[in-house]
Amino acid sequence: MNADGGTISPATQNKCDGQTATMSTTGSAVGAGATYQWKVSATSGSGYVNVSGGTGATTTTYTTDPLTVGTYYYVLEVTCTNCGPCTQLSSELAVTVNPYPTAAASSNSPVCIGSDLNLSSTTDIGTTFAWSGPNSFSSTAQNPTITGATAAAAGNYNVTVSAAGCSATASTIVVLNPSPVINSTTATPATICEGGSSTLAVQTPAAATYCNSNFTSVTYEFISNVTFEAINNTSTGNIGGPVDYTAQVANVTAGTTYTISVTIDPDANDYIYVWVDWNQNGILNDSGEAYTIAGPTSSAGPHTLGIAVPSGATNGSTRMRVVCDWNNTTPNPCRSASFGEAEDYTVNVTGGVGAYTYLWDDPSNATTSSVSVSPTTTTTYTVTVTGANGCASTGSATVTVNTPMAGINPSSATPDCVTTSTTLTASGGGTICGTTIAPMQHVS
Ligand SMILES: [Ca+2]
Ligand SMILES: [Ca+2]
Repeated sequence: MNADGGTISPATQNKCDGQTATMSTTGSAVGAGATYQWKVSATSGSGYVNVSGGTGATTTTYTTDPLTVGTYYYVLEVTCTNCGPCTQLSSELAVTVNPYPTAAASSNSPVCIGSDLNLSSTTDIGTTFAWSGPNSFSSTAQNPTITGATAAAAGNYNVTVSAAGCSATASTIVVLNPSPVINSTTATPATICEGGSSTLAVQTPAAATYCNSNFTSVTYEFISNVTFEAINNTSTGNIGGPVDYTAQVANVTAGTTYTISVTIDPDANDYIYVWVDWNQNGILNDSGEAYTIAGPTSSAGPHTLGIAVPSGATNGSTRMRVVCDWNNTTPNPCRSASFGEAEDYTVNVTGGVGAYTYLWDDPSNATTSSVSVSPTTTTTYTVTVTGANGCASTGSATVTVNTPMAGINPSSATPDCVTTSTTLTASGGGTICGTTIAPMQHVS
């Protein structure tokens, strides 16, 4: 029989750096006396040499070793021992091995909620981009923008950069920060006379509210003493909760470590947990806010732990919760359970960061939450309230200024002989401000 090299189909393959290629022929001569040898060349149509490595180099199906970037031309050489011509080459397969692109992802995080989130990717040879992220986000832009990002946009974003079918993925984490909530911005009084003054003030929400931590029995364990700076509170067991001791205040300075001491009336398997809402957001167990003082323990204590006030703690009144929790290894400031006790206290932080900074556009550019102004014409003032996270909100209030009337020009005068007064009727409207209008005397 005659040797037949057969056909490799399709005639091209695209691979990525380090991948292998598998190739096979159809129509090659088979049977006794037929042998096979895969060959490769860097040049199409000539220069073939036997392949090295891989598997199946002497069969009709060959898988290469991992390939480096470049283009390779493969053929199968078929030899028959009992024929002539005895050697035939198959059709040629071109394998192009492409490099992987590089990929890097970044953003303008942290971003204030409501601001634009700008995602960025860089690459060397990439040509297509596929972003995915929280809130079902996807984009094929290299540098997409999410306009007016909401809290739901926070999280991990991935970008896959591709070039000639080879891709690389990079990721970046986006943090969305809330802006201050402004309840109202007021001018008191809202209307003044020229030369008078009004007090501008901006109101932000009152202190955060906190979850409850309810225990229904203090029969077996409860908190008998909490000592933390000026707090030294000896108590019995109280169900419900948390027990409100927030009138008791520990004054602390950011960046300093203080020892807390908790004594319990113990049972066994008791756990003592403390939380301090250092960022005053109403959530007691943000990162860095939870402390395990003891547990499991059957000891009354006092159990002590050094608590380092974070340098970034928010200044002012800060909620601290102390919990004695039976047989619970998982700290939970909002826990409801049978046996234990929860007590709340106040920690007053100084030396940390301000909850808010203020900037008014009044002539003094006041930086307090309220300021007195004396405009000479009706003026709208704007205040920018900025949180510790750098996010800002604005509010505005208008002070209306009434000017004194230059003169009274009654359009009519009706003498009243009985009351010796005269009724003046002024037309043209307007408010009389700072001008005393004396009754016109009747002269008979
Ligand atoms: Ca107690
Ligand atoms: Ca918190």
